[in-house]
Amino acid sequence: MSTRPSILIARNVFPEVLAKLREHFDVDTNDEDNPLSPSQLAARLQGKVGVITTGSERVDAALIAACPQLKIVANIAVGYNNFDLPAITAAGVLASNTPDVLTETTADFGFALLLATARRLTESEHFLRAGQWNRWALDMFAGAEVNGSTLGILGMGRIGQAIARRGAHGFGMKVIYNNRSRLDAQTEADCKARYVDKAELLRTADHLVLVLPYSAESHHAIGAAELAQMKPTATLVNIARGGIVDDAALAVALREKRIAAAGLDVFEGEPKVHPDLLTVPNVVLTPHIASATIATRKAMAHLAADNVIAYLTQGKTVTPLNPEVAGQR
Ligand code: 8YV
Repeated sequence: MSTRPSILIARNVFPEVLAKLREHFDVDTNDEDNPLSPSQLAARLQGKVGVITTGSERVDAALIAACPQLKIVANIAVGYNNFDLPAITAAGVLASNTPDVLTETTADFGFALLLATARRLTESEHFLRAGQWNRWALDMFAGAEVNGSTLGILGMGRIGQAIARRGAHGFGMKVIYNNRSRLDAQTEADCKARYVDKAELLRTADHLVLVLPYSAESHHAIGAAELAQMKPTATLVNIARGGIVDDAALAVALREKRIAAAGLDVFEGEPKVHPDLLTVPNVVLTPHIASATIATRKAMAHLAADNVIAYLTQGKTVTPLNPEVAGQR
């Protein structure tokens, strides 16, 4: 019998990441690559000291209690609303995420979605593919201006700042933002961003990009009341998390043209999508792919693996969410 520690990788990762982990551990894999429920995870984690998860696996208090040997949960994602972090921390289990490596890639996608939404890319492509393009017209698929317009950002962490830099420096946009805390003056100057309250952000933005973490506090941060404060010409882009936007209220606002358009990469209850969003034309929909370049997804998987290797072989932390628990278990 092997005396090497055992870990579980909850979802398929790249072969080189698996090989790197196998140099140190007995590695159990989920070759079907289906998300595992907390009870399935608990069963698979018996006798294991580490697990690599993605945003699709929930790590809750019951799971942690059922796995007394577990020392580290490493998420392949920067967001960690799938973790009950207080419960994980209380049990002395280290939790880690994958910040930084996805910042620029995710900001690129945020901008791609903003442009696609404002300039009606998918709507016009559907029209063309349906054989409906039989003449050119001056106002055909005329969308909203991006260059020189006002970019609003709700949530101004690393990704929000990277989007602000693109807007300000690349597209000559006026950038306004709202965040739990105001940035320091140097960072505001680098991003050419001006702090405003949420009401001014909603009222003033031509394009509003959501990049804030999901929490009880940010649940439905954009609902019917907030949508009603936005310009009827505005676009809304969500690359943060489902649940930050009230998708049912958004579908109504889009249908009634209370805002011009939306670009959504994340959804409440994904991979299910609110059926009303599938029937309105003025929305661009993508399946949670903002960080999905090969290089970035590899970097994320490597970083999660590095967290597990460093902690279990040397007691060191790389990108911990709760460094205070190091060595407690
Ligand atoms: C992940 C993300 O791909 O990092 C995040 O928070 O939303 C994405 O980059 C997704 O969560 C899968 O783990």
